[in-house]
Order: sequence, then C-alpha cells, then structure tokens
Amino acid sequence: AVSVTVNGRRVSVPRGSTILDAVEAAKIQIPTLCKLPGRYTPGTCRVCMVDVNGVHKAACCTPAVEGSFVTTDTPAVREYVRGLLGLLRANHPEDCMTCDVNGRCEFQTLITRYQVPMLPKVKANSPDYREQSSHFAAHDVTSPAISLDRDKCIKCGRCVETCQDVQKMNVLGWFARGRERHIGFMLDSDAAVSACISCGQCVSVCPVGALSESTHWRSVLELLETKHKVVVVQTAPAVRVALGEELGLPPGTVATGQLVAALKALGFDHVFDTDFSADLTIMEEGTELLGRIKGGAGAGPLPLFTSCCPGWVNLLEQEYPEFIPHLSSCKSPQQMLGAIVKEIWAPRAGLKPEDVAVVSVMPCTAKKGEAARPEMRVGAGGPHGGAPHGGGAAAAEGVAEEGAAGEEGAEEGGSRHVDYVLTTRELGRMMRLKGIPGTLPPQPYDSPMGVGTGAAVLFGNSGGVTEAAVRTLYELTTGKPMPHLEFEAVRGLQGIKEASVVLPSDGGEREVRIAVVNGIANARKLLDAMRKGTGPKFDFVEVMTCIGGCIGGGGQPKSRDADILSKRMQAVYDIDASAPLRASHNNPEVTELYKTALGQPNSARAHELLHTRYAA
Ligand code: HC1
Ligand code: SF4
Ligand code: SF4
Repeated sequence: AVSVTVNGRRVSVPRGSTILDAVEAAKIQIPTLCKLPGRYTPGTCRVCMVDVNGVHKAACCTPAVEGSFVTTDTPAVREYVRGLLGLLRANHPEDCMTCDVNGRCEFQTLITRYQVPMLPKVKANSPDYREQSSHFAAHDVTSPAISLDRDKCIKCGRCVETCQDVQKMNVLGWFARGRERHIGFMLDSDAAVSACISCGQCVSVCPVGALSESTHWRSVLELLETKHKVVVVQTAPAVRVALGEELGLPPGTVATGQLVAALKALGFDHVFDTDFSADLTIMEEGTELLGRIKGGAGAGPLPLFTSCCPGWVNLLEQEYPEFIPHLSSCKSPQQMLGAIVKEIWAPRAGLKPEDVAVVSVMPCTAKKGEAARPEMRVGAGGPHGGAPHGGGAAAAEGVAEEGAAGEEGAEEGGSRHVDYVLTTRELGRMMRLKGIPGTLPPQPYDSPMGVGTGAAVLFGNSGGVTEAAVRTLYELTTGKPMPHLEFEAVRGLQGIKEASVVLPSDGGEREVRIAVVNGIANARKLLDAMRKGTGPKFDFVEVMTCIGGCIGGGGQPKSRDADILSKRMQAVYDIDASAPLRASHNNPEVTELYKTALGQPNSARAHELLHTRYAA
C-alpha cells in the first residue's frame, strides 16, 4: 500500500492506485465526466484536476505515489476546471431548458456549480465538416431504440468504453482527429446500418443528453390527452425496483403500488402487469424445453436458448445465425401481453384491436425495436405466418421518429401488438411533467392480467428466468413443489453461472444442465466456444444482454452508485420472498387463460399468438 495526504488527511491505498482512488478513499468528491464507478477511466475530460505537490494533474491519470500531497480545491484548481468547462460549454448547444435530461445532466450540474459563463460558440462539430464527410448527420435517429445527437456530445468517451469494453460490441468508436474528433457508429455511419443490438448501455452512461432512448413519451402523452383510443399499459418486472430512483427515493425501494397509482393518475385506462405474461412464458417455454429434451420429429435442438431479451436475439440474428434454431420460439412477455390484449381481451371487451393502444413501461431500449418488428402485429400470427425482418437495426424504418410508430403499423396491415415502449426514465419524466409524486397511496393492478407470481418478478434479475422455469418444471414433472424454492446457483453477478437439476424423464431421471449468461460479452464467449465445438454442453441457456439482467437495462434511471445493481437485485428477491404465489403454474389468471382461450401450453392457438420466428 502507499500512503497519500489528501486535503491534510492521510489515506492509504493499494499500490497501483490513482490519485483519484486516494481522493475517493478520503471520502472527498471531485468532479469527473468520464470516469464510471469501478471501471477503466478513459481520462478524456480532465475535470478531476487537483494539485499534487504543487503541480496541476488530472487525478484519474496520475499514479498515487508514496508521500504525495494532494489538494483538491484551491482557487487555481477551480479556475482551471472552470476554464475546461468553459471550452466544453462553448461547443455545446444552449437549449438545456427544453432538453430531455434537463435537471439530470452531469455537465449542467458542473456548469452551475462552477458558475461557467457562456463563451462565444466554437464550431468543432461544424455543419461544414459534416457536409464534406456527409456520411453522418448531427442527429442520428435511424435506430428504433437509441438516438445520438452529436451536437450535445462532450466527448467523454464513456459510451465508447461501455460498448467496447463492457458489452464487447465494438459498435461505437472514435472517428477523425483533432478538432473534428467525434464518436460514431461503425464506419462512422448510421446506427441503423451498424451491428448495434440496441441494448442502450451507452445511453445509461452518457452524462449529457447526447445518447438517449428513441423517445415515445410525447406521443404517449398525446394519446392520453386526446383519448381517441382505449389506452392499456403494462409494466415490466424490473421497473418497480428502479422507478423510485427517478422520484428521489433510495435505490432498492420497491414501488409497485406507487407505479400503478402513478399510471392511473396519468390517465391510463387499464394497468396490466408484464409479470402475468412472464408466468405465461414459463408455461410455454418450459413445455418447449421438455419437448426438446424428449426429442422426436420437429423438436428443436438443445440447448434451448431463452428468447425474451431482444438485445440477445439481435446479436444471434446479426452475428450467429447458425444458432437461431436453438432460440425458443416464444415471444417475450412484453409481446405476449400485447398479443393477448389486442387479440383476446379487446374482442371480449367489444373493441377492435385498432381501438386499443398498448403502451409498455420497460427497463430496456431494445424493447422499442422488438415492438416494431413486423411479425409482432395483429394477424401476423405465429411461427409460420408472414416474413420476419432482417435483424434489429432494420426495424428502424419509419419508426425512429416519434409518432410514426402507430401510423406505420396501420399501413403494413394490422396494428402493432405493442404500440409504444416507454423506458423507466421516460415514465419518470412524464410524472415530473404532470406533477405526479411518487408518494401516492399504492393501488393494485387491473384484472385479468394483473396477477404475477414471485417467479415472474425474478425475470428482472439475471438467472431469474431460469429460477422461475426450474420451479415450474420441477413441480410439473415430479408432482411435488420444490423443497427449497431459492435456486442460489443462478443468483448473483458472475458472468456465466452453471447449474443443473435432475428431473424425472421417460421412467428414469435426466440431468438438465443449465448455463445462465450475464451480459452479452459472456454470450459471445459461449457462442464462440459452441462454434468451435469446445466447452461444456448444456440443455438450457438463459442470456440477458445487460449486466445484472433487466434491472441493469439501458432504459433504467442513470446512476453513479457503485452498488446499484445489488440494491435493485435484492429488491427483486425481496418481492419474491414475500409473494403469496411463487411459481408460475400457480398463477390463477394464467390457468384461466388456458381454460378459456388457449387450451394447453404450445397448442395451435398458443403458437399463433405467443410464438414467433427469427430472421437468419
Ligand atoms: Fe425484462 Fe422480460 S424480464 S425482458 O428484462 O422477459 O425489458 O424487467 O419485461 O418482455 O417479464 C425487460 C424486465 C421484461 C419481457 C419480462
Ligand atoms: Fe453499443 Fe449497445 Fe450502445 Fe448499440 S446500444 S451502440 S450495442 S452500447
Ligand atoms: Fe433489454 Fe433486459 Fe435484454 Fe437488457 S437484459 S437488452 S434490459 S431485455
């Protein structure tokens, strides 16, 4: 260890630490626009400037040397930081008052804290340059999921670091040199033609409003205010443990009842729970797995891959098409619920599908692309009807701009099963706009798609789909409930979690080998090993693109809390532990749906509405 004095206090840090680590160890906060908790620092912003033995140094890029004297706040350091921020401001638009991240922008906070005046504007992102190179526009809205406004970019590089080093997607990169240096998608082209899988992890780390979700909230507000449709909303498992952060509640707060109350106050006519269709997914996907294990004509290959995460589906379609037969044919819970609302619930309520709008609130940006897929429409019908589109990014056509979503649906025959997807952040924004507090008395979900089990909530965590599936498969095949419901082997934040469970099969026993893949970079490892024919063999593989699963999704509130994933994860486990029903096959509303509309899991009708196909 080395010992360093920070503002007169001695702290000791491990050898190899930086001055910034020492400052943090002394519990002193200094600004940084490029560093992320627990991650490699690009060192691009320089605003963590401090005085080290009388010399100005960027704390994140300076090794902590034994005996150094660090002062974090002197008039000279302040002036230096102010100057740097001034240069950034000179190159930044002045439309903060109407920017979507106004009030939640790290750059704006520093401009205010350091009282940085407006300087004459510089033209580093000049339109001239863009015209000359013409292969990129200032504001790229070609993706159905995310958008990039280069004028707002402060060139910190957090997004590049995240896309390359965390997700290992290598989609975002640096282009050009000097004054013209900017970030962009592959080959400095549009998002839609890149290999972006829409995970939105770059958005979660953007300190300003340069990268954002493709926003739907204005269209949803208009829908709620014009009242020309019956507006149904569904909420994903992971939203209830993160929305509180948007409302100023501590991380890890469970806000399910408040979420429902807020949606009702916003004017949604029916509030349903995606947890209901997560339970339904377990019935369909569990049956599919048992079918594949049994084998025989028409049974797909093992391992069965989960299909509820659209970022993962995008990766397979774009880069590993030979493994598409492994994907479960199940739609995601979001799309199952949309299909049931428009094709079963609406007719029962005397409504035409086009009289109803389905909005989802999701922790995810990729869900916007999933909802825009042409096969996810009324009448598109199951694995054999219509033609799937070619990959995530191609779904961009016509839906990137706000409001285009609904119209596009109508033109191509049949409205979309899910018309709009709001991120958790967008819902927070709508609530603030309408002055809806997070402290409303809790309300219950509406029936008949308002009951979800503890197993369904687990979907929000990495390992959750597996844990839910095992609870149901165990009981359905043995006739007894699992003696110990918690399946610890698949919990936690490790990259690849391996486990197995022994189930009765064909009069004997069969070990079902499971891999839970946490984060898309680990999925690539597993697929590359499968390609080479190396590595262990599995029967069931769960993949979630985002680290931690959907609780860490690209649409969740931005956070600088290093333990944010563990806090949200624990909140999910707490909901399950105290749930009255904890296994999907015990969901009475799911049983009722099979009785009155679908027959059995994997029936022809279930296939028509709840299953899909993929583009190779
Ligand atoms: Fe997810 Fe899912 S768990 S994919 O992360 O299967 O987004 O929360 O809603 O659809 O249920 C997301 C979350 C979500 C689906 C479910
Ligand atoms: Fe990379 Fe994901 Fe951002 Fe696409 S959405 S650019 S894959 S981090
Ligand atoms: Fe979306 Fe969840 Fe997949 Fe992330 S893990 S891309 S939030 S579905």
